[in-house]
Amino acid sequence: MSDDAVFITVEGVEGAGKTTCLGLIEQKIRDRGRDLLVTREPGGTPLGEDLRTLLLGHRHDGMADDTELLLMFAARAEHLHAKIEPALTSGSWVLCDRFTDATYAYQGYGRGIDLQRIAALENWVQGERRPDLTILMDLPVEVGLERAGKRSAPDRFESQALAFFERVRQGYLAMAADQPQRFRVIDAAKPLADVTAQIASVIDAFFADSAS
Ligand code: T5A
Repeated sequence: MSDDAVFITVEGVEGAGKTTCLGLIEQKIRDRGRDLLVTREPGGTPLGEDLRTLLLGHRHDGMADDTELLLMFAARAEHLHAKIEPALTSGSWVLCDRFTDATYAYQGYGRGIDLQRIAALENWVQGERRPDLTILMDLPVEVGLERAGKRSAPDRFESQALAFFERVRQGYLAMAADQPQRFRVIDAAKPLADVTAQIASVIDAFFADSAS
């Protein structure tokens, strides 16, 4: 297997089980002896976590869609600069709970911002940097929202209408269909044991492919 550091992202609608399954992915990577940075977006740095509070809280309900988009990329710029790029440069793998696919899905497909404008920001903020592997946890939005709702009060995104999340889900699936070399789609509606088995086999296959 190559010694190149690898950047893995986990995506999906609310309540898909991303956070629950992150630990399994982390363990499987560490078991292979890799250094690993586990992080999340929006967030991952002190500035990014402050922006996350602004973005997810209700204090700024009704913020303009462009403001939301730019804050996501502001947090991402800091995250790349302070955490992700230094980790990858040092040879550590990076596992990130959401990244720019979430911006395409939520701000693009969900809010309706032109995808080309998001692509321009992506190129500006990230340069050539893109994830090497993206695990998309897919499930019906009602199931995900019900799971998330049982856990905590709805944040600013979770307060959106069902149709918004349906657009987000379809956006994710469109990206996965468009970039099959990068995306692996998990049926996240299944019981947790089944979901973790699907994820384990994706990670095992990724290591096997990298070795060949
Ligand atoms: N956002 C983010 C943007 O709009 N643009 C961007 O560019 C970025 C980066 C971030 C929000 O910001 C938006 C998207 C989001 O709305 P978040 O907290 O990172 O918020 O994302 P959420 O999806 O809201 O995170 P959640 O914690 O709600 O969802 P998870 O992590 O997918 O779900 P998880 O693991 O917490 O599980 C939810 C519940 O379901 C249970 C768990 O035990 C938990 O109680 N569960 C299962 N139950 C049954 N069967 C299974 N298979 C289960 N898997 C988990």
